[in-house]
Amino acid sequence: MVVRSPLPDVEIPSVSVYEYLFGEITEEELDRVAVVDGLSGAETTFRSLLAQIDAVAGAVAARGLGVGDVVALHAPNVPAYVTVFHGLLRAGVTVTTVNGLATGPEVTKQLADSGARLLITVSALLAAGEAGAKGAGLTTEQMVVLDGAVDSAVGYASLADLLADPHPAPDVSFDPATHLAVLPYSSGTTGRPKGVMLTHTNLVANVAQSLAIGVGPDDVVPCVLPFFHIYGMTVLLNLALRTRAKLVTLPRFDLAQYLGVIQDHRATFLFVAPPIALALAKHPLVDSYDVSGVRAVLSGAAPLDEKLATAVVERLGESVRVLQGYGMTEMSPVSHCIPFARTDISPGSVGLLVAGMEAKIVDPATGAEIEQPTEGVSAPGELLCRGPNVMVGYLGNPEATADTLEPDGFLHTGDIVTIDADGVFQVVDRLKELIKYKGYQVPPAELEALLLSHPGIADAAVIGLPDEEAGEIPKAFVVPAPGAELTEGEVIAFVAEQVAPYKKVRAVEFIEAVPKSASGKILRKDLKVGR
Ligand code: 4UV
Repeated sequence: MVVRSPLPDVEIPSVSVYEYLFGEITEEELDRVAVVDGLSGAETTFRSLLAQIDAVAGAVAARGLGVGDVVALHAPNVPAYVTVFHGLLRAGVTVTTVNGLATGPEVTKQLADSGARLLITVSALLAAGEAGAKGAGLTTEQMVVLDGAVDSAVGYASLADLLADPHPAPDVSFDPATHLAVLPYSSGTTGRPKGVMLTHTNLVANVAQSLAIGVGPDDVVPCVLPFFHIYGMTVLLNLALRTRAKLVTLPRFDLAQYLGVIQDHRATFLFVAPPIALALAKHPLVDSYDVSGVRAVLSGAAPLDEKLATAVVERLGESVRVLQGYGMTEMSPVSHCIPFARTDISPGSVGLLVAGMEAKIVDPATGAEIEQPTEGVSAPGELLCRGPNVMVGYLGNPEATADTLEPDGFLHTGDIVTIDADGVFQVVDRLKELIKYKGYQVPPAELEALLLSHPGIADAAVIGLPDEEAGEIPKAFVVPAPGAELTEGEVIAFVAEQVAPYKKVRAVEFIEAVPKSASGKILRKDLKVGR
């Protein structure tokens, strides 16, 4: 049975992201503040933002880059991210966004896989950026360090250098329905990170679909969720700009700094992941700040417990709406949300399908479709979704694409959900192997491959262990090689040296054999039982 969104259809114009976000901007809106640097307080109006976007697009085109080229953006949330991201899209370039916490080898992998011809980084991330670029064979000319590489012996171009010789924004033409806007990396339902091909229409559609969340021109939105990840990209960089909200950027999560921004800028709409919701509900520091401007907190990227949602309301005030959004990179990402106006929907659910989306719930054991009940709640099953925001596929990986996307356009989410009679969905479990540490993706396959490269390890499997603060922590089950003497600390250190901090293995158990199916697949459920 196919369930359709109960929300009214929205128009999805066939235009570029730039055209959709800014094509209809009014004179009055141009004079409003678009972006504030949460650290320095420096403000950028929409008028100067658009001028800067044009200038970046012109500079990129002058370097010979445009439709068909991939550029990697590797930076924390700073105002220049907004300018550069949209400048690149305006130039027709496909942007692959890189996690600011990535190690050099991780950056290399993404550059090589995406075929990026330019890496744009910042001085604070130069070590990983430089090592990553070198590994992928990029030259000095193929790197830009936005704020200038002060301590480097190499003369990389800065953003100021790019803009010193101004060029008009190029006149590019492409079909928004097929031209790739971005290539974020996600491991999806299985395996290693893959480039998720999202078109301009995918991103435009998802902003239009997410308007239901209810963020508006009077909202002040702290931007602490990283822009490189699809949640920050669509909801902050795109939705908040389209609705003319004010974005306040923060390069990393520091609770005191975050609360300071909420207080000083009278923040109204908070987009968070569950660990930030936990801090808002429980941390004593919250009492030292005036957070009375907040009207809504939307949590996404990992499950939000209903009790925690209630605790956030109790802490921030009865009038504050706690909402949830759900989705995945492969859906640009939003497929479900609780609209601000729907006070009847529990914040322990992920709400309704967004406009224009269809869903099926399928019993993973039998493949049978599960019906939406006329009362009560359905049986649980895997969620499949179809809509204008669903990816084209994985870059250069038709096999993974075929495993995830059905021929009729339904995407396997790998999440187990239920639906009730009103069309409200609840995420109850995860079928896929993905681990979410504080909302960040940790692909077990990547850690397992790394563990197997250790001479003292004969076999290994990684699962997520429930954790109150992080949601889940990666735990490794390790089979030592014959005669090898390994300690838990050695295994943890071996992985930690090679991966971004959020991917660290945080618990180790030594076992005699990894449980596997006849076809050699790790039986992760067996490892989870009783641990
Ligand atoms: O691919 P990804 O890293 O994507 C995300 C997307 C986060 C979103 C999406 C829409 C929103 O409105 C929003 O607020 C945040 O994280 O990881 C996708 C997987 O993360 C889990 C689920 O397993 C997805 O397949 N996930 C994402 N949101 C939720 C969630 C949620 N609300 N509850 C439970 N699991």
